[in-house]
Amino acid sequence: MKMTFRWFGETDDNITLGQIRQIPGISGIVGALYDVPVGEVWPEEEIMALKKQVNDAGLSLEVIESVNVHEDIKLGRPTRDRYIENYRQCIRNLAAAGVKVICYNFMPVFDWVRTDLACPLSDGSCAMAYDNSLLKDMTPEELVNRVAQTSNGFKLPGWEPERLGALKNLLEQYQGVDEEQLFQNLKYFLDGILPVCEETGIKMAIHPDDPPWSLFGLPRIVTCGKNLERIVRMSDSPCNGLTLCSGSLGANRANDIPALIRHFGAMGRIPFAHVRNICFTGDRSYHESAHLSSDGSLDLYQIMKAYHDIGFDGYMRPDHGRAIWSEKARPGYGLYDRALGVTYLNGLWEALEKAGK
Ligand code: DNO
Repeated sequence: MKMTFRWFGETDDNITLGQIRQIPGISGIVGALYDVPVGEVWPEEEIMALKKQVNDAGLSLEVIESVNVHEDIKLGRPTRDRYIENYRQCIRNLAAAGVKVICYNFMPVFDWVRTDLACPLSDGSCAMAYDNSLLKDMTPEELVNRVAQTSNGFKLPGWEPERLGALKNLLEQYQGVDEEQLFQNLKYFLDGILPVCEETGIKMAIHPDDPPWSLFGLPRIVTCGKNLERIVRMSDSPCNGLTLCSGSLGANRANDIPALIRHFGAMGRIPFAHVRNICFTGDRSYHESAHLSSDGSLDLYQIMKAYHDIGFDGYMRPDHGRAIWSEKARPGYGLYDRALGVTYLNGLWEALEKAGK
């Protein structure tokens, strides 16, 4: 298992590479170029510059999160071929820089969604939260405003203002796209890019929909074991993999995370693991919590044990943390609670390693 840490770049993160380097057990960062518009090719020189910066800090850059997929591909519009060609080139450029895994998602319009980015918890910390009863009464525009107002001034991943500016138009375009169509459009995309992945050795890792159900009537398909199975079977290529995100899939109580890890891990289809906890506050409502099992509703020991049992040798990262110790950071991505998360996950891993000997 290779433990990594997400970093948003020098100008867009309050955390430095030097700080990340000092977290015990971190081998590399999970990065991206954030200024390239969705759908365009990531320039090789910019990728190389990021790689150099990360390597100079004593860290590796082997995982990218995310190369986002243009809406025309998800919508299956005729213009998609141009964007798929760009994606293919992007894969080649990233492979040339030594990248091994690309995380992406196939969520229409919205990436991850929360109704509160700074929900106060009883210990005085804040965490992101999702309350389905609130979302039901919100319009998509209200959600976008709410997120923008509470994001501590940071541009959030997957919430590019330029794309969300065209919200009304985008939502209308999805009216003819149901789940089945979205599956077909994903298959078309994978058929277009996987040959380049095989040539270059890059593994694609689709991220689950977060939360894993339909929002505002938009289709969402990366939601449960059955759908994940359909996706991995769309192509037998080992490059057609998953980002197994415990917090996203875990928001649906019917998803048994350790069982999913064992199943897809045994197939060799989990190149990247996001590990975090959530605490249920209602049927489809929860707030995020510290990684520690007893702080939330998921059993992180069982999750790590499942990874250990399958001999997981892919990349892992702690996922969202709470805002603690007065840190002013991007929601979910502060230094302190994620660093505590890493240390806890590494502790579980060491115990599993030693108990297995
Ligand atoms: C949020 C993240 C997501 C994730 C993308 C992957 O914090 O988990 O934005 O990076 O969905 O494409």
